[in-house]
Amino acid sequence: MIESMEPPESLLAALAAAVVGLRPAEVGTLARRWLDMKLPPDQAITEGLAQGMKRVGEKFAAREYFVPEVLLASRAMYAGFDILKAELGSDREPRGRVALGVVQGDIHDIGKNIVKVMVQAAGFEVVDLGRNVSVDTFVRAAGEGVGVVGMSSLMTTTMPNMARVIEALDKAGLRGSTRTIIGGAPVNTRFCEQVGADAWAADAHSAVIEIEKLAARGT
Ligand code: B1M
Repeated sequence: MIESMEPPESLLAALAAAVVGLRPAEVGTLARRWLDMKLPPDQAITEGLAQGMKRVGEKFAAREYFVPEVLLASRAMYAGFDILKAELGSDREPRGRVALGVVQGDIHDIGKNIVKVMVQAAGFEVVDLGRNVSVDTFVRAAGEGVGVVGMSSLMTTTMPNMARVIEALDKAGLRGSTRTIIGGAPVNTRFCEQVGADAWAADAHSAVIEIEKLAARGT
């Protein structure tokens, strides 16, 4: 049940609950209401939709939800995401080019798509490499002049592919011209240091901050 004139915090909670409750139409209505109230779309994405997906992940881990529910939840998430991201557009001159992809073997792209939209909203041009991206594709993107290569991995089994990309960039002599950032639920500071990435981020908001720092550092 959607109340009128909710405070922003209740709208965020309602958005998250509608994602968890697998209710795309309600997510869409709430996203439009958020925009009608002239509230910032990025906040609804990170504090509403992404929080809902985080809870879905917890339910999946606790075996309360299975793959069909997770897919319905992602559909509900995108019902709001598509409405909100349309309001994030930027007409400014790009601040730099960033290639983003989910590493080989991994098709979890919801987080990467959120990061992509937030990085675009911050004024960067994003080359979206998609999911299940080979080492060679990352290296090719770096060779084509992107300043930052971002890799996402949601599975411990595919995390080593981040290290492989960094090694390949090294071998191709591209580490001087390209910075690397990694992210995804299992990634942490220790892993970042271990694989020699230039930065890591726990969420989309921190990813933007780290990419801004990397772009400012230049080559
Ligand atoms: Co799967 N899955 N899944 N899954 N899935 C996980 C990841 C898992 C942890 C669930 C579990 O067992 N508890 C587990 C991995 C275990 C491990 O580590 N080894 C798992 C598994 C095992 C699998 C399959 C193998 C299941 C199977 O078939 N038996 C299979 C794998 C397929 C494959 O990839 N080859 C599979 C399939 C799927 C679905 C297709 C059903 C679906 C993916 C749909 C899609 O993405 N298009 C799915 C989902 C949705 C999940 C969970 C439930 C949720 C992931 C998600 O979307 N989170 C997940 C459980 C969990 O994470 N607790 C799980 C919400 C999203 C907003 O958060 O992606 O973390 P996240 O992104 C965040 C941050 O991490 C960060 O910012 C984002 C936004 O704030 N971030 C970055 C992400 N990338 C970044 C990059 C950056 C910086 C920050 O810089 C570049």
